[in-house]
Amino acid sequence: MHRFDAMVLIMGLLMGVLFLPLAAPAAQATKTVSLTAKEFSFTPASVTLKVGQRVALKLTNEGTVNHEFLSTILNAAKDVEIKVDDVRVAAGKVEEVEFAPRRTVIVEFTPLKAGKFAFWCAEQTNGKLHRDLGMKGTLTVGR
Ligand SMILES: [Cu+2]
Repeated sequence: MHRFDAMVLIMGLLMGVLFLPLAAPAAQATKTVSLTAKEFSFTPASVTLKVGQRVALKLTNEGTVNHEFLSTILNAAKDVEIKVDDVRVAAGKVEEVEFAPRRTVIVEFTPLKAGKFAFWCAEQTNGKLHRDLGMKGTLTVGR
């Protein structure tokens, strides 16, 4: 083997080692999913996510009353954060998020388990839960 060939081989090995960690974290990028809340629905009502893929649910209230976001996914996710106008306003154990008309709130998290997780609004109008009036949906987390 010529000395030059050996250099190329070593370069190749080094590049392999250096490039592998750069190629892997494609799953680290945050996926943004926009959801609209109004009387009485979430659009879209079904969203597909991936285990380990960080997601930012961008919730906009296009209705005329306050709405909420609650979901069983919040118990099966890590690093839950709530952001308003790009400012982190809450993190850790989040149970529900309430947002006023015309406001947008971002619920960011990384799903830890595959499965189907309900989400809904627990506000009430005339004694009726918004969930029962149609404000509900499903987050399907796949592998
Ligand atoms: Cu509601």
